[in-house]
Amino acid sequence: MSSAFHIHIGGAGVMMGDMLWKLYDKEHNETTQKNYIYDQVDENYHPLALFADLDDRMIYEVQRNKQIKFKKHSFVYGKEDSSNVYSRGRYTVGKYLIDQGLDFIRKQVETMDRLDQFLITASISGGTGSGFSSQLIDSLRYDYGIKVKQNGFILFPSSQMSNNVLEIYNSIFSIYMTLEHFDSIIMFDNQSIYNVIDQQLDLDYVDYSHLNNVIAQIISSYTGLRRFNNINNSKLFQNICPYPDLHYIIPSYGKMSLINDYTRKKQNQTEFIKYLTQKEIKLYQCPKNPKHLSTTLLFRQKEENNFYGKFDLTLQNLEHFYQQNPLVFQCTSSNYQILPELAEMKQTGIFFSNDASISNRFNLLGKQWDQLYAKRAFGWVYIREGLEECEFQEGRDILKSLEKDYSGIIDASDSSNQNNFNDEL
Ligand SMILES: Nc1nc2c(ncn2[C@@H]2O[C@H](COP(=O)(O)OP(=O)(O)OP(=O)(O)O)[C@@H](O)[C@H]2O)c(=O)[nH]1
Ligand SMILES: [Mg+2]
Repeated sequence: MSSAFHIHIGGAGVMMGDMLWKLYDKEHNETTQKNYIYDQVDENYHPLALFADLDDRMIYEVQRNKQIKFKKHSFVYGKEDSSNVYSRGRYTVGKYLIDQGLDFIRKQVETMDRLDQFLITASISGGTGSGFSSQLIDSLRYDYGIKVKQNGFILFPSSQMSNNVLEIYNSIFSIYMTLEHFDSIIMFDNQSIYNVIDQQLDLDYVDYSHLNNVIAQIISSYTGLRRFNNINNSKLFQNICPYPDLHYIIPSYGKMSLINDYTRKKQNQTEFIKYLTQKEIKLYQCPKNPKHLSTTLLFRQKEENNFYGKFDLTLQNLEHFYQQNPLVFQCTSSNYQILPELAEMKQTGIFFSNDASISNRFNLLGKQWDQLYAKRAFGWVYIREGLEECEFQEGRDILKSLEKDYSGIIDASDSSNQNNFNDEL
């Protein structure tokens, strides 16, 4: 029996985890493979999860929920956060909590038949989500090797909306972790999620709980393949990453609806696929048109639907330049909701895309970094907390090479299209 271990790091990561475990709890009765995410002791199911944060505020939020039987040592936390500084999260304040987290994980892993994967949620804009995660994920790779997959559900800084200039530094220092220690990164940014919620729901007020709900739904559908259908879900990310380093995946999610929206109309399958695959509902939005290396659709509804992937031309017409047909997965379960204002939909879907136009976002992030670094703005804050000067340039270089890899693929595909066009003349 295989299992996954969830790790939720930093304020945002912990609150995404909070929403996710509430959702898992609602889905508990329908879940057939409970041992995939729980440690069963007698009649009790304890989440296989670690919540780690340098301060305790968000951790207390999670602990308020007494219905979910988290183990006592599932929570690793201190008293002061990293003040938004990567190196404080990694080398100074965070350093004292790492062993505690690793110890708990090791004890949990000893109870499992087989550990398949770590599923990690964090925002790499914050000092804990970037610095502490980098240290922990690095140690996990060392301790468990590459057979245990490390799949991240990671919030990147938004392209325009920013709380703090240090977000840019933190996220670039974390790029090494995302590239070297993760097998897949499902990317989000808050501004894009806001846009998608705005497009789908007529809400007066949107807060983090709505954003976390979207992220939780995506993770739940992904693990749902295993929990409800006993499908090996690690294949989903393997297939979508044709080159090992190009493992940055953008999800789209739909459709959400308010509980009191009586105008809601059911879409037929073709309309639904068209809706899901439009660029406007990507949860990490790129300014340029998509250039898909590969894509995968994951549908979620109670009964299996034989239509998907067999007859629909919308799927075949998606432009790909690596593999022709997107894979289709189905998770058969209810679509529960945690937020009371949201309707439990008959059907939802996720469109995962490995989209080379992401190189534009990497380019923008790099330019923002260049502006800061040219003035050495705030650099001393990082150095004071143990960062080596050379790490500034290392992160930037990795980002540059990623940008180059993705844009190189776009150029290669454009020139092959041009050749095909010339051949046709
Ligand atoms: N989607 C979402 N974003 C959040 C949430 N909480 C904070 N954020 C965003 O995530 C970014 C990082 O914040 P945190 O995760 O709180 O930072 P941290 O990792 O705890 O790091 P420090 O507090 O600096 O030690 C900020 O840009 C916030 O806007 C949340 O619950 N959901
Ligand atoms: Mg924090």
